Amino acid sequence: MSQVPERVRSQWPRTHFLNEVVPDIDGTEVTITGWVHEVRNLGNIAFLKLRDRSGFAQVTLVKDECDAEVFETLTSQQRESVVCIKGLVKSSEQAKMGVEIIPNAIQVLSPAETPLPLGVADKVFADLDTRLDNRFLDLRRPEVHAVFAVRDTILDSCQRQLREEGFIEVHTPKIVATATEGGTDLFPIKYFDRDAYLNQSPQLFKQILMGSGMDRVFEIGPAFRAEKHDTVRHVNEFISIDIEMSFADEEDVMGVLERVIHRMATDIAAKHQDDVEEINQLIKRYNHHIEQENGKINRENKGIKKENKKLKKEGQPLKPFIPLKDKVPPMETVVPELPLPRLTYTECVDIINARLQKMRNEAGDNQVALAAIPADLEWGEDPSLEQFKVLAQEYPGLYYITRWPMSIKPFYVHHYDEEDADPDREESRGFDLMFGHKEITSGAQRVHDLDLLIERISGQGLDPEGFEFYLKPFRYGMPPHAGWGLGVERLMMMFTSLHNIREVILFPRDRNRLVP
Ligand code: AMO
Repeated sequence: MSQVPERVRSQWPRTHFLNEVVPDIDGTEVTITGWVHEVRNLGNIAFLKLRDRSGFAQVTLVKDECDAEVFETLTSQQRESVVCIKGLVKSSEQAKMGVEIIPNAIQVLSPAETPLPLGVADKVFADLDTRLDNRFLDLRRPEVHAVFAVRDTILDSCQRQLREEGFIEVHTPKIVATATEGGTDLFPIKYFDRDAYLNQSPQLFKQILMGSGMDRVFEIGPAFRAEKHDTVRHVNEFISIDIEMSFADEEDVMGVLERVIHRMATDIAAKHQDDVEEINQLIKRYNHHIEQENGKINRENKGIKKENKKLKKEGQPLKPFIPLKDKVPPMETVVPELPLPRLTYTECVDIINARLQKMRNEAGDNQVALAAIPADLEWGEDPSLEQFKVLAQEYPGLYYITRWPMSIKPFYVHHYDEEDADPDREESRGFDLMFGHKEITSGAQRVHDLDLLIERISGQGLDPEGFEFYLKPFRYGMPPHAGWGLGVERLMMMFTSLHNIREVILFPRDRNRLVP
């Protein structure tokens, strides 16, 4: 029998991540790998800053003491080339990390071209589109990488919490035949010779699983919405955390939700203080950019003010001022106190309208100010973003809105039938979890009565026949159940304080972006 050949390695095996190269291992031979972050060649001495996922290391080259070829190869590297370096660890008081590496051999594993389409080491603001076009480079920045380290933790915390509460993880199909959340927001696809869609939500399947006796399930998977809006809170593909729970009502699943969020916040606070600092660099740069933009807006508004003086004299309608852009607060690790506040929809309407009235009183006869105040919220309407912002002045943190009107909830949401139900208004057992003016989660107790469900489906202009696969389990023993759907990206925006949902997605899909 022939001997198994020794494995041929084109790359020397790495012995340490860069954050493991510490003064304690002074005198050790290491093999480290990574990207050339920057090279400073001072003639007789040169420094190469190497970067990997874990951090940085300083490689110090003294010309007279170093192999000439190693010195030449290392100092001629372009930023972002991938190299492997063998060297000796030496603790050093001058080096930022308390340690430096004296190299004795180098492999250039992949040279980088110049110029780079996006700087990695530069600490300057780059617009989000350029960053997303070059996301692989953008992700090499520690402050961007930090976002995804936090994202990894929240998913891990969520899975742990839900498993501890008896939920099991499931995966339901993403290629489906029917709409879940209303018919217009679907992406059609060809499924052999049939029409199919990308699923908007695992809603129908997680309910079917309640009919299967699985009792408590969760799914973390993609959801697709063909919504045309182009905002900082919407994308066309997002990751949804969904749960469904049998023999439970909306209050039971709201309890699960707040415990999941509490666990995530606790874990972020415990594990990610360094990442918080990194993410705050990203926010600081963004805010600096906003200050510059607002400077421009202020100059334009001065022009409008002048124009308005003239218009006023002529009795013409005044031009509105351009609103200033909001700066973003820094990321903080706050663990919310439980239980979270709960407001009914009716209470929200009252708060919003009372505040709007106060704003109108304060504006007096200032027409420009009055024009900027939103209209009152009628009971039964979905609040607009502006109306939610008014509510958020009183509730800037996490809070629930319960008992939404039936008319604006999907067919599967159960009506509110407790003793304190308002006889004149059709309320539901649907709730939203809000963070200030932003919706984070929707959930509800579901209809489990077959006849009522069929009535609701028809009532919303849908054909129950198309839902037969969903309705069938309701004929053969369906427990009362409740659940929710939580967008991971909305939650990440909340935890990181980043203002654009695209910041927390590796490769976002929006109206304009399909590549990379
Ligand atoms: P809903 O349609 O409210 O409810 O969605 C639930 C959560 O998903 C997130 N989300 C989005 N995130 C980013 N971009 C979008 N375009 C987008 N659309 C929704 C939000 C939202 O709160 N089946 C129900 C849930 C349930 O009752 O179990 C549903 O999908 O965070």
